[in-house]
Amino acid sequence: MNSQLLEQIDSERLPVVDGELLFWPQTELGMAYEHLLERLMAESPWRQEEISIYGKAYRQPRLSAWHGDLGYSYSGIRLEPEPWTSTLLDIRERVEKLAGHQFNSVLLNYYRDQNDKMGMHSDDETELGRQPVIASLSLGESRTLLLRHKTRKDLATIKLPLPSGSLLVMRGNTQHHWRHGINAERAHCGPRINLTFRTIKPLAGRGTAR
Ligand SMILES: O=C(O)CCC(=O)C(=O)O
Ligand SMILES: [Mn+2]
Repeated sequence: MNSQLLEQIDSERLPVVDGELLFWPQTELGMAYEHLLERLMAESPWRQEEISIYGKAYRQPRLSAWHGDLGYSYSGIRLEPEPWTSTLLDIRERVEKLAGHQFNSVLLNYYRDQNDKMGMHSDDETELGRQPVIASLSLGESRTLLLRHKTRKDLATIKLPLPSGSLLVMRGNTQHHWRHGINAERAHCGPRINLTFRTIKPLAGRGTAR
């Protein structure tokens, strides 16, 4: 594959055209990363959602949970939020300080092992606005985020390993120009939880209780 390995660098800004990526290889989360991983596994009401792709129903190859203030729709499913837990509120405060942005919801994805994955996509739903700021915190097994430009086929796929405790902020035009995803791995992987903090804007004329 045409790819480029981005090393973890001290600088917080990753070099990417047509987008803005900020990266912290390690963040202070107030407790050991493994303990936080275990706590989130125990506290969130994990579900395996069915999604519809071209009218066909599939079970997502991972578990997920959605907490926040407002509902959210994607890939044909409607998510009603679970309430914030004190664990999530504490993480949100830390993430908001680093990202310099306030979030009203978080999507948790639980990759149980090497077979769990997420297809290439952009977080570009209308509710997220035109230049969404998305803060992605990873805990547990390191998995590699792939980033592919939508039109510039001359640009290499970016491979960004996301180790436990790392924070990636995607902002500016990133969602407009790039897709990202997590492939399955051949080698054994332990559990990983990724939290993407988002700001959902209420859409005019659309209630949250649908
Ligand atoms: O697991 C990851 O690092 C990616 C998660 C993601 O892209 C999403 O939740 O939209
Ligand atoms: Mn995403």
